[in-house]
Amino acid sequence: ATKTGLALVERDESGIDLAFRADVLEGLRGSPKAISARWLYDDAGSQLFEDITKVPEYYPTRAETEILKTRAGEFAEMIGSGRAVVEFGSGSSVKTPLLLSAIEPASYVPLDIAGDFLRAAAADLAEKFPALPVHPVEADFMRRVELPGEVADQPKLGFFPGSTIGNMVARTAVDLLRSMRETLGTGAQLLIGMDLIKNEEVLVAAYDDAGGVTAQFNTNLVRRINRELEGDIPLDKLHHEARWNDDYARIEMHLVAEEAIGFTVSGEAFGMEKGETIHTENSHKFNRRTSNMLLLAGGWEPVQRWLDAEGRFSMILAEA
Ligand code: AVI
Repeated sequence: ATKTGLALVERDESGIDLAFRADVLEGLRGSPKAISARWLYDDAGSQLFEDITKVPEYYPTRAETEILKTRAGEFAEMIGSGRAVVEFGSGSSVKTPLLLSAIEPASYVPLDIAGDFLRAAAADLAEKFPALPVHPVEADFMRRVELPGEVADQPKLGFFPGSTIGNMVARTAVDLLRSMRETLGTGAQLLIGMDLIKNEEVLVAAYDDAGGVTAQFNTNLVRRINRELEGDIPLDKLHHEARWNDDYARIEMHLVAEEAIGFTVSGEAFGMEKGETIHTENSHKFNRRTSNMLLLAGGWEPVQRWLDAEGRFSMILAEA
């Protein structure tokens, strides 16, 4: 096996991502079939997610941006200046500058496992804020991360926008919140985006837009499996479905078999009954109580909560 980058992707001699193959095969052997949402984000998938943020039905990005734009004064008041802003994931083009211009931070530390995105985002930010020290760190932020020595003495603000926490089951989300606390240290604050429970039709439409962008995002996983893992999954026999799971307060993305099908992936044979699905993503939604509960379980005390004008999305400030 050869390793690339910071040993983050392990490949075999033919270039196959071993973790991807192991995850996909295990997920397809399972009942129900399920594949981790992390594999949705190859280059094509990352671009499709960017496209999703612009479709009319997908409100979270616009709602969260609205909060960041309209509450700058309150952020400045409650967060203050002089903090090291540690962003979990490389900065998005719009949200991060809004936060940074609201609070006058001492430095900016984007953390990401994907080095290329990280460096591009860091360079972009450095250009927008020439006086701000930027220290990108290539790391898996699901575990405690060693921050650069330059920011050791600065109080930290963790920034985790987008309701990405909602893509994790509760146990994983709690583990992440606890690692964030260890990474950020005493006196830290966390500003986190959490999407809200709302009318089912609005939620389903946000994950099954009329233009079919989310369907492309979901089926891209099959294209990736067929291309990278020598698969022959018949794409024309699977369709995208977004389902509301009320017990778990989450939208689920599935790929549904329109008829009984058989296929192989990496030489292994699989079958699906008509109507059987491959579960590809969870997107949990919260209310005031459940978001508080999750944060508290992860070691964070919520201190302030902001919603967009239509009450669709929340940003919460919490303290370690
Ligand atoms: C990245 N994440 C917060 C998105 C979400 O809303 O759960 C991913 C996504 N999946 C389908 N549409 C958007």
